[in-house]
Amino acid sequence: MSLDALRTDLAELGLLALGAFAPVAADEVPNLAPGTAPRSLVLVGNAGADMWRAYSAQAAGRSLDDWCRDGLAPLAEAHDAFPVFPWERPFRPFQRWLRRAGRTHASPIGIDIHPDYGLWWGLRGALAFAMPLDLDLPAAGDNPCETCAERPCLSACPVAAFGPDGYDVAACAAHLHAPAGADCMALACRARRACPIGRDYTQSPDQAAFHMRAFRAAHGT
Ligand code: B12
Repeated sequence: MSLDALRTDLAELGLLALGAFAPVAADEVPNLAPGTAPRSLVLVGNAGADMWRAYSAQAAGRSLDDWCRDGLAPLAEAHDAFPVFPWERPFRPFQRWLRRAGRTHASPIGIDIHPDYGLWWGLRGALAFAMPLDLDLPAAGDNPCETCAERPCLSACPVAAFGPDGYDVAACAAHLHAPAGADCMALACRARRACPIGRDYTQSPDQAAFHMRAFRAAHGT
C-alpha cells in the first residue's frame, strides 16, 4: 500500500489524511472482521476550500454524507481498508481518535483545535488497515488554547451557548432560527470565527451557509 497513492486518491475528493494511530481495544475502533482488530486507523477530513470545491462540482444532488461515502467506500476497497463514517450510528469518537493521533487538542468550546486549521476542519471518515502505517505528520505541539489569554471564543456567542455546563444546543439552535442569528447563518458560528488560529481556513459564505442550514434543519423550527 502506497501512502502517496492514498493521498493522491483522497486529494481528488478534496480530502486529507489528517492523522493516524495504532488502535488498542480502549479506542473502540471496529474490527476489520470478527476477531481481527485493525493495526492502524487513518483519519480522513477536510480543511480549506478543496472538499467544498470537489463536492460542489460532483454532488449531483447527493447530500455531503452520501457524496463522501460514495467517494471513500471504493477508495477504501482499492487500498485494502475498512471505512468507518462519522455520521453512522452508534457514533464513534472521531474527535478522540484524532487527538489520539496527536494532531489536535480540545478547545474551550468543544470543537477541537488543529495547530494550522484552527477550528475550521471536519472529519469525513476513517480508514482501518490491517497493517501498521505511519503518515509521518508533525505532532500538534502545545495546545494554543492554553496560552490564549482572551479566549474570544467563549465570549463571542450572542446567546452564551458555550458555558461552564458545556454546549447549550437548544439556545444555539433557537438563535439560528431567529432574525438575530442571520450573521451566524450566513458566515458560520460567531464563536468559531472569533478564534485567531487558522483564519486562512475559514469557510466561504456558501460553504458556511450550507453547514449552518444543515445544523439548523436538524434542530427544531
Ligand atoms: C452528536 C454530534 C453533535 C451534537 C452535539 C451534542 C452535544 N453533546 O453537545 C450537535 C448536533 C449539537 C453537534 C453540533 C455541531 N457539531 Co458535532 N458532532 C456530533 C457527532 C455526529 C457525534 C459525536 C458523538 O456522539 N461521538 C461519540 C462519543 C462517544 O464521543 P465523544 O467524544 O464523547 O462525543 C462528544 C463530542 O463530540 C460532543 N460534540 C459534538 N459536536 C459538538 C459541537 C460542540 C460545539 C460541542 C461543545 C460538543 C460537540 O458531543 C459528543 C457527545 O457528548 C460528531 C461526529 C463523530 N462521530 O464524532 C460530530 C462532530 C464532533 N461535530 C462537529 C462539528 C464541526 C459540529 C458543529 C460545530 C458544526 C455544524 N455546523 O454542525 C456543530 C455546532 C454548532 C455550531 N455552533 O456551529 C465535528 C467536530 C470537528 C472538530 N473540529 O472538532 C464532528 C467531528 C463532525 C465532523 N464531520 O467533523 N454535533
